[in-house]
Amino acid sequence: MTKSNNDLDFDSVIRFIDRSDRFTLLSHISPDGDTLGAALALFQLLLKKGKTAEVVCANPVPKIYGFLPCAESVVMPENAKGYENVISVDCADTPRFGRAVRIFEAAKHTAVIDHHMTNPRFGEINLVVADAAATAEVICELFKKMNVLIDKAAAVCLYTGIVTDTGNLCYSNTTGNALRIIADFIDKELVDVAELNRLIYRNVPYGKTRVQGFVNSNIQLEAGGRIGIATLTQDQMHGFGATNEDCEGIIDGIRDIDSVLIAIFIRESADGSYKVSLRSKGVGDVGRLAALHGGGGHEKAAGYTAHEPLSTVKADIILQAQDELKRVMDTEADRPNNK
Ligand SMILES: [Mn+2]
Repeated sequence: MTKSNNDLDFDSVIRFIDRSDRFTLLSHISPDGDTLGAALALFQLLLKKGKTAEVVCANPVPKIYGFLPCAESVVMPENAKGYENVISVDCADTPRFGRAVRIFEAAKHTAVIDHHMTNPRFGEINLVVADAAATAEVICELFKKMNVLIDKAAAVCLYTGIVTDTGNLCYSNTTGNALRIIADFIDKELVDVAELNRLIYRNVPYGKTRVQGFVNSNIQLEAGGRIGIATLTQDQMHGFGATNEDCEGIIDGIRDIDSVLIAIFIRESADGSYKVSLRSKGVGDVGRLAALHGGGGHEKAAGYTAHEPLSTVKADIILQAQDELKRVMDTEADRPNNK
């Protein structure tokens, strides 16, 4: 995982931790297993080093991640101490902080620890390991470099970050290093894989199963089946007793349809705007589509927020997805037939 440039960045982060006492760690909005697992493991590392620390997130910890050791110590920005040293964990850019951004802006010193290739390195110190499967993988390396023992609590957090960011070790970002970290946790009996699998993947609220069934049965196919699209309003969601959090993962079901190359899921937010999630199977770059709307992401997963009426949002993105598929097919046809 580590290259010499990264080694220098690791050294900078280690010096930053060594020379300071109080840290605020920032997780991103709509927190996932990696931003929480990585931040909580780093939180535990800092406490072991005798430091004072807090983890701040603009959204509450999803119920599903309540089992993470120290999850109860994650605070909302309003309740944060806002220490002078701030470390951004798994945030690809500053909008990912949500309203916790003011804590980052008020910091005296900042460090960024991340694995998103697109990260503009917006901190004073930047440790961005683009070939790491998860930020948790980077934090794991930090434990090793700082000679801090990874105990069961830290291992559970790091394991959760790695498995959730790799689709349970199945996505193309799954690295040998990620598997070696997990193999080592298993060898040392630091994690109970079956129990964690049950907690993370086999622990679905009734409302989530129902809302997913509803959305799945209403998926519409466009462009001869190459585009799959579904929508969900707040009223429909509440009708199933489901929450925003329960809608995570719906987009993956649309992508998994055999004919679909680009998947689109449009969900109304509480404020009436629309959250548009995009996935591709590698044919067509959905990061480009999201960028057209001021959103972000990468080739295979991206998203943006839209403020137009649902019918407009839907019609626009279908057209753009069709154009994107056409662009890719044309490029493919133009390519010289090199061996
Ligand atoms: Mn991540």
